[in-house]
Amino acid sequence: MSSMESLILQLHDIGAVKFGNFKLKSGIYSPVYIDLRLIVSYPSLLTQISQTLISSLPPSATFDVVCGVPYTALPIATVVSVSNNIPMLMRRKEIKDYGTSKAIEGVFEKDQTCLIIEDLVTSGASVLETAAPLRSVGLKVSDAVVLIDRQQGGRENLAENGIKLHSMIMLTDMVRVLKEKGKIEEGVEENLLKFLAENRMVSVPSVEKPKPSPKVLGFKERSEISRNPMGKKLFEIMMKKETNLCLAADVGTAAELLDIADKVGPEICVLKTHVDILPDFTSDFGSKLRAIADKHNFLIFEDRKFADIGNTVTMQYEGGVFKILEWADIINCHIISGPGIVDGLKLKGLPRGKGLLLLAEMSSAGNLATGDYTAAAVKIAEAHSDFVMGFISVNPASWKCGDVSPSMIHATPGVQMVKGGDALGQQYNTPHSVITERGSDIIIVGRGIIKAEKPAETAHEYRLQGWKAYLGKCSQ
Ligand code: S5P
Repeated sequence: MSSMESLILQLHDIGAVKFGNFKLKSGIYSPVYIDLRLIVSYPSLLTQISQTLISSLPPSATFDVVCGVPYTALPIATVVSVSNNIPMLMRRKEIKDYGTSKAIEGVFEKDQTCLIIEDLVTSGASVLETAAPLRSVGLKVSDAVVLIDRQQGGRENLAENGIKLHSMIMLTDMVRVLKEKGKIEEGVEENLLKFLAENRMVSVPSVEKPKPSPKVLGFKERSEISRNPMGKKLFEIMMKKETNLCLAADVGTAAELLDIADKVGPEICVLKTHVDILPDFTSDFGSKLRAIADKHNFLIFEDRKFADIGNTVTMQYEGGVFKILEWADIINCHIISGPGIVDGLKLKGLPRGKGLLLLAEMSSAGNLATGDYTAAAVKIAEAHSDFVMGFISVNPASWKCGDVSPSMIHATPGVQMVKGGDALGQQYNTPHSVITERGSDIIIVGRGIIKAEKPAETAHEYRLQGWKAYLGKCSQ
């Protein structure tokens, strides 16, 4: 019997792998349940797992330190560290607000390489949560090793984020071995294969590769041809701050918004608001946000999505309670009502040096902004390039409406570290995919940052990923 088969049988014997119908945290029912927390009670099995993990790595996976994903993989990482004499780091899940407040404990040097050790990978999200603070402190993370791979998209999601996953046991191999050894009943394997086919947490989409272009123009060259002053300014801010991250600050109150704007300000080029969701909005909100924007050098984008006829939007832009024209540098609009909406907004915005983004595509499932609609947005933008600075787009690399002027900036919502979606139709792609494969310029990130334990650190990681993807694209 191979050491892998022996491990699989032992895991089954101790009850770490069970078959039946189990409700998972996500609410879906799974025919398999894996609980590796038990292994701490079986020291010889823990040692065997740790040894096999390290010996299963290819020689290309070199590293200076190891770090386990809290909590279940911590004992595995500890045994790996002790038995192979490799220094270990620990990532804190909860960061103390006293003492040193460090997210990573242990001694390391910048540019050292850290191997992440995990017990079970499903979508890869926990590995990414550990990779983010490691990368934020200057460590390199290029490989992760996992005891069991549930084969539900983790490998692809991690690869998207520059991490190669080495899986010791694939779930399908585990089930095959258990079937061969008579440990599971008829039908369990088929059931599991059906479940895996239906529950991949990654929809590796048929993303069209960007059309090969002789040279990708950088933000500097593009700023020089931008006709809209706000577009030019945005290119300049992106280059100066080395960030193409826009924060979608969809928080509950104006007070929270101002607070997160100040904390995340150094990481972003644009802060996007939905001012009509703030219950404590007051007329000095704009000037307070402006002071923070000036302090950190970012632009303010009110995501008002105007959609009415030209005459009405002039009033909505300038008047009402929110007086958006006074404080927002950038606004956006749908083109459903035709080009008159752009004329209307331009009447108010252009004399004050503002910029407009057209919603050429949307990130939500089943939306209607596709094909000819997107092409119409491009036409309107070209005809108003003094005021239109770019688009809200999702996959501009796939647009079939001819060349879009490089002066136009593409900003893309629906971005998180892991591909996926929410319960209401939002669809997420990774920063790398959005910038490199889908041909966008700016990543718009909301809940990926504002719901994170440490929004500023997480924003830093998004910024690094977004900027790395931009630089990679320029050097192609
Ligand atoms: O198509 C769109 C256009 C926009 S502007 N899809 C979007 O999600 N947005 C906005 O981007 C949306 O209103 C929200 O403010 C943000 C996405 O937030 P997240 O929390 O899903 O990242």
